[in-house]
Amino acid sequence: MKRGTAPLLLLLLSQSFESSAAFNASFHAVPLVDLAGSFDSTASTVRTALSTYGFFYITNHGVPQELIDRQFEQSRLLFEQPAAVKAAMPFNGTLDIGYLGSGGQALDAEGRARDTKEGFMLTNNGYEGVLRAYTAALSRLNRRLNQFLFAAVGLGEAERLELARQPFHVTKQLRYVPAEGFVDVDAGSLGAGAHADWGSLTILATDGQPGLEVEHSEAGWLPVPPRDGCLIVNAGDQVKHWTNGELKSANHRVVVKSARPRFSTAFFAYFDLWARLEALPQFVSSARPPMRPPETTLEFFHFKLGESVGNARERGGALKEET
Ligand SMILES: O=C(O)CCC(=O)C(=O)O
Repeated sequence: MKRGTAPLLLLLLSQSFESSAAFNASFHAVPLVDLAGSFDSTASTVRTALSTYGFFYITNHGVPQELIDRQFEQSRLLFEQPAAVKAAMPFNGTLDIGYLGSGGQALDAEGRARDTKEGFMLTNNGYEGVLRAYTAALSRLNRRLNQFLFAAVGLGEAERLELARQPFHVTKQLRYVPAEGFVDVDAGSLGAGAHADWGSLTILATDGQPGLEVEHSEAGWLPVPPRDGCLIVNAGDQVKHWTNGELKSANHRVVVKSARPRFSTAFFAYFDLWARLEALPQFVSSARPPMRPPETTLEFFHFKLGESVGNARERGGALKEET
């Protein structure tokens, strides 16, 4: 090789790596699933979406936009209340209900930062009003999505009932504190740190502001911007463990760059609280042992909840006293 050729080659190679990363990022996008399509093709698209991205948008989901909007109005009113009013609805760390202030949680187990978001959580245990109606609509939608998920992995009726007769869920209204100036992701100024969800499926509504990003092995952090008339769905760790990693529980995070607060409402669905989850035999072999031992939803939920709230305490979080 002639003198001077090597640096040129390196430069060309690094440029082509950069442009291929840019190409990959622009080539990849979270797919859209139309729930009005035929059952079999929808189930097969759900499987492809979850094995590639762990995320998908849904359209024709049947949740009235008017109910989504009313739920966000209620969320705004709640978070506008004085701190003393919010503190009177304290977070209960066993049930994952009530108000949790900014800094009370650190979803990224490895990161240095605490999440800046504040949240109000409701399980299928209580709370009246619009949030109850919203939760009921999302619970029906989750049962519908489960049918596609079960079909996607070829599950029979008896096994479906064992897992999801009465799915457990947590509805979480979130308000992301406005970004002050430049958001330095590496320094950890994140609305929600990088994390995977814990349950079966999460169904997310946003107020139309961007911020959500999903991690992809080739493309890096992909934006998941809001799309008109769509909700966003992603699989959680229960689905990953159950399919032994075949379907992804993708890492995601929220980077807020707006000077306005951002509102979102996440409906975190799990399988039944007492369902004992273990890797399905079709995804296990001697070369591919189960990722986790069998465990109930409740055991796994408490393990993850304890971990995330404990993380915030270790980093000096402003967690309100538990009741
Ligand atoms: O607000 C969002 O866009 C995502 C929320 C989220 O990832 C979470 O709370 O787990």
